[in-house]
Amino acid sequence: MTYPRILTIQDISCVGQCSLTVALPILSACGAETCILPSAVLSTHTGGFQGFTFRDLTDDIPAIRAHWEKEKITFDAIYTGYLGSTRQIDYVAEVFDTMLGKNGRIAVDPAMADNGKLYVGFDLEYVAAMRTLCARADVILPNITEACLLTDTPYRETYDEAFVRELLSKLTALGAKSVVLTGVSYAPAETGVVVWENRKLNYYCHRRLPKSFHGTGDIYSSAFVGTWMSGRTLYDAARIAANYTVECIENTLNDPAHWYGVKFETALPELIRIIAGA
Ligand code: PXL
Repeated sequence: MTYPRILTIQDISCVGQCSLTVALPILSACGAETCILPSAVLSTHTGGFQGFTFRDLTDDIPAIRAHWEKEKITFDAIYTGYLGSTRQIDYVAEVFDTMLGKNGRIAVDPAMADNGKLYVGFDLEYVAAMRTLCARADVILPNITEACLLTDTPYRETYDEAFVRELLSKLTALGAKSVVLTGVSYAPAETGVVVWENRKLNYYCHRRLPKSFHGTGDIYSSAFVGTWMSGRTLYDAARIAANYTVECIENTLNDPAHWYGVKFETALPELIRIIAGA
């Protein structure tokens, strides 16, 4: 699709290179008109900074949605990430019900956990509410930790393809049409993404860099949604987003002071070239 209009719903972490501060530039770079619905405003993200501020914007959502409806605004895609509260999830479902254009697509990144643990501030009630949102999605983008939480499966550090297949079929049983499962690693030097579509599994494997960074899930999902909405298949979008994310990490590795996120801006020119088919 040329020039899709995408609504992304996630928080503003004012400092930290995650959520809306990465989604907006990446989706723009992919050639999409990008509209935002901020779920919360934080001084920084919650992964490693102490004493961050947090303003939940749940109560602003109904009036914003109602105004858009009055203006007859609709979106070609709605892409959700980190949300501000469990209660907010019901309002986001209402946005799905009323704001999606004809043949519009829904992408849900259940951004709530990593490395076997929920992020600070989330609990199992939030996980249960997130299941209901995933049920509505054309594609969900969990990592292994989020997939385990969503499917009530004990988290494992090491696993095989049979385990991954079990996760994928439980995730589609929740109602999600397709799954892009991130951070799937069968060997220490490699990692990758699994695309599960029409009960078919495709694995895109790539190098695993020696350090992991905060916000890379958001960078991945944003690049995926932008590329997918530009007309690529799920698998191509998953592959292009993975290559982009690896390049962002690579461009950050040699700067130890830059611990809180990755320098995603440095790889945008290459992403723009790929989207343009140049
Ligand atoms: O990258 C996910 C994310 C988004 N927003 C906030 C976060 C996190 C992860 O910790 O804290 C506020």
